[in-house]
Amino acid sequence: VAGEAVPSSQKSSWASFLKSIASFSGDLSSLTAPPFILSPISLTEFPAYWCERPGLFAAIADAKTEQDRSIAVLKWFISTLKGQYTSRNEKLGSEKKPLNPVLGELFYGHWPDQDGRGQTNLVVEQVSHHPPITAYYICNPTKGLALQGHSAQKTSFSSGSIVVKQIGHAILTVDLDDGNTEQFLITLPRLRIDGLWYGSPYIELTETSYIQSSSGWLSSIEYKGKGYFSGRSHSYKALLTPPGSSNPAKKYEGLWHEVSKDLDTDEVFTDVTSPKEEVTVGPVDVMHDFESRKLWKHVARGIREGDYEAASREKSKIENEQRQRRRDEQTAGTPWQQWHFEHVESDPVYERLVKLFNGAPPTEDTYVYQHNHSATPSIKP
Ligand code: CLR
Repeated sequence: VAGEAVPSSQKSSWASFLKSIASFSGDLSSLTAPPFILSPISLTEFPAYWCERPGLFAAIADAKTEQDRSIAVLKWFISTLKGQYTSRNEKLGSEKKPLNPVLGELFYGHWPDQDGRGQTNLVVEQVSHHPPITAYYICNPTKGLALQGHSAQKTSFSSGSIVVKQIGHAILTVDLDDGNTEQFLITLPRLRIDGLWYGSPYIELTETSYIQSSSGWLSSIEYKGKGYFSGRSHSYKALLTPPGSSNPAKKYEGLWHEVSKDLDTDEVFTDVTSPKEEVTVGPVDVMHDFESRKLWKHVARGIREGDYEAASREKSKIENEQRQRRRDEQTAGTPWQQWHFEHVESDPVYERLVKLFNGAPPTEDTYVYQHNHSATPSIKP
C-alpha cells in the first residue's frame, strides 16, 4: 500500500518530498524531508563503517602473498557492506536522511587493540558543504595499514527509485615486511534507494565495483538484487583475476549482508551474521565544537525524542551560524582552512592503479591526510 510506513500526519509531506526528488538531480541533502524520515546521525560518521570488523582489516597485513592480500582485502571489503548499506534499516527502521554535515565538521574515533590486532584510528572531516564531500583516514599503525578516501554522491531519480552514483574512491596502503608498500584502489558501488513509495526506503547495490592492487591482482564485484543470479536481495559475485589475465583464479558468490562462499571449494568466504564492533568515541562534553556529536547534539535529541520543532530550531541556528562564518570569511578575504586534509587535483598513486584496469575515470582529485590529528584543532577565530 502506498505510504504504508508513513505516519498519517506526514503523508502529504512525504508525497511532496517524493515529487520534489522526482524532478531533481544533484544534491539531495538540501531538500526538506518530513520528520519521520530524518536520521539523527551526520554523514561524517559513515566512514566508521569501513572498520567495524577491525580483525578482518588487521588480517590484511598478515597475508603473505600478493594473491592472499588481495583475497584478504576483498573479504574485508565485502564484510563492510552490511554496515555501510543496511545498518540504518536495522537501527532506525528504514534508510533515513542523514544530517547534512557543515564545512569543517569532524568525527574522531578508534577501535581498541585486542588479541594483538593493533588499535585502529579514524579521522573524518567534511571538506566541502556544497556539494557535500567527506574525507577520511583510517589507520592501524601496528599492522602498517592506512585507508584514505573521500565520498560524495550524485543523485538522480529513475522509475520510482533514487539512484546514487558514488563519487570518490579509497586507497588502502599496506606496508610490507620487506620495506615496500602495496596499494589497493577501491571504487564504490552504485546505489538504488527502493521502497520510497511505501515510505520505507532501503538500499540495493547495482553494477560493478573494483579493487585494483598495485601487484596487478584485480577484484571485480558485481552486485544484483532480487530476481538475478541467486534471486535474492543483496547478492554479489566477485572474480579475482591475476596480473595481466582475465581468467579468474577465484570466484565468490553469495549475500553480502549474510554469508557468501568460495565457489570452487564451497567454503564460507564472508559471514557477517555475528555482531560488529561499533567505533569508540570520546565523551561529548570534552569534544571540540566542530565534532559531529557535539555540533548536532540538540538537533539529534529533538529527532530522537520526536520534538521536531526543537530539532528544526536548533538546525537553523547551526545553518545561520555557518552562513555568518562564510560572510565573515568573504569580508576578511580569508577562506576556510581544512583541519586535516589537503585537496590535490590529481594523485599519481590513483593514476597508476587506474591504468591497470578501465573501470574508473583516469584522474580524480584526492584529499591527502596531513597526519596532524594529535595537533587537536583549537577553535578558529
Ligand atoms: C555515504 C558513504 C558511505 C555509504 C553510504 C551509505 C548510505 C548513503 C550514503 C553513503 C550517502 C547519502 C545517502 C545514503 C542513503 C540515503 C542518503 C545516499 C553513500 C540520501 C542523501 C538521503 C535520501 C533520502 C531518502 C532516504 C528519503 O560509505
